[in-house]
Amino acid sequence: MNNLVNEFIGKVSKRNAGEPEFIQAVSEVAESIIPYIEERPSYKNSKILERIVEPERAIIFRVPWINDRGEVEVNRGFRVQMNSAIGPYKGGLRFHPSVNLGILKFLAFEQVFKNSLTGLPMGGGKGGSDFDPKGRSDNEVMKFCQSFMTELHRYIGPDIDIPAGDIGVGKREIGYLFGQYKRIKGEFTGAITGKGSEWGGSEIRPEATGYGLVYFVEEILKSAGNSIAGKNVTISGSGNVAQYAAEKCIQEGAKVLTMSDSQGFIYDPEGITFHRLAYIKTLKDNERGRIKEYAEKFNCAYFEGERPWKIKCDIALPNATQNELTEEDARALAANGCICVAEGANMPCTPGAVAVFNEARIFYAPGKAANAGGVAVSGLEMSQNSLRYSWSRNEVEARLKQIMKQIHELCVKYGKEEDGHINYEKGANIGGFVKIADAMLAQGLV
Ligand code: NDP
Ligand code: 2IT
Repeated sequence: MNNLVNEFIGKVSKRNAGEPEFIQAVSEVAESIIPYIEERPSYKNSKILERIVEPERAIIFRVPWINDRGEVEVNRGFRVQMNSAIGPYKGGLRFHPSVNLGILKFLAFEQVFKNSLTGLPMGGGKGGSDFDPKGRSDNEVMKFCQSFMTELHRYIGPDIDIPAGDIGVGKREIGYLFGQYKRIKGEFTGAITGKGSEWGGSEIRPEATGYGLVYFVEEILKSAGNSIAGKNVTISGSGNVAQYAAEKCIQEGAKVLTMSDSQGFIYDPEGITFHRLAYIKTLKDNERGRIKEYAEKFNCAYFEGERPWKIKCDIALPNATQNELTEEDARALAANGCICVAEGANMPCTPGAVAVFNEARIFYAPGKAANAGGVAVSGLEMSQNSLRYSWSRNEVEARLKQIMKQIHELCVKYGKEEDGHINYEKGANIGGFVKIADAMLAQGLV
């Protein structure tokens, strides 16, 4: 079996040179899927796996705009339309200087499986730009978003491809992007999700990824006869996902010890309170400040240039970015008695880290399952837009909870091992794959 996997990865690596994150994401999936496919000739003969790693289409475009000093700036825009077997392309936009085609292909690939796991009819895509919103005025962000959408609008639409937010794309950016889309098209349709609740957005969408993550952790712990109340939790990131993961942890009676940004992390041994979390939300979303300021304000420790994984915890939630938790970090978590690692970010744990979790029998919930709550509520936003209606907060939250529960059940169905241990990675990969593979078979060679 290893030979088959190596041979497949060899071919993918050759074809996608210079895209290490994409190859990493494909390898993690191939290891679970190839043994499954070997027993199913229809998937094998139709080359489903070979087709699934090839984007249906990738669009790359120039984004010229004028900054506040009157100078011309040029960025690069992307949209990777990975797979539309079960619905229109759906996935976020990332604005970060590190963005390149390989990173967006990895994210689009993960999105295909994640969207399938939600049970909603959404294909997978991802896009973005190497534009860095940090340090830019609102006016500059608006100018950039308008130029970006002036090109992107040709490729998206409520039945074609529906972008949303991701790193560097929050409420402000979605507003500008949607405004420009609406102006160019001359119509108000649900071509973007994550909209404000006053203008076509869904209740609970801002909270959905973080809340969904914690619901998923609760399902894991419940299946092991345990619960989240009273647990110590370390969180990385202080953006959208991290904030609402922290909020739900605190609501459920857990203690959140850390949060971070790209410069360092804060350690609050008493546990971050609702009051202190409100400070973080304002600091990050409105003032666009640094997490270091939390340590200064509340007189706690700040670790410059470090990540929080050496702090003793029961549950670790990496919620910042890819490959932020290494094998060495995983060993520290295992040595400190951590029982569960759940990914709010996409692919934050390196393959070496995942191997340590498996060896130590630490519950490891991969992002495509654990952080699917965000896109799930985006799917519900699409439904509400089509209905020209909006559901109440309680209604959307109940649906989100139910979806996370169903994803957990799928992971158990496909990931339970002989000794009873649940391999969530295998469960999520196969659970996501089956529906897409069957749809691709039914639709012929397209
Ligand atoms: P935000 O932009 O709101 O926040 C990102 C956070 O991660 C910030 O604290 C940021 O720090 C930190 N960060 C970003 N890049 C790096 C880096 N290279 N190294 C260290 N820290 C970094 O993004 P989101 O919260 O939306 O996204 C976080 C993760 O969750 C991403 O992996 C995203 O793909 C994933 N995700 C997001 C969903 C959503 O609905 N938004 C849904 C599912 C997954 P700083 O402020 O210093 O940049
Ligand atoms: O990674 C993700 O799932 C997201 N950034 C959310 C995508 C979406 O369409 O809501």
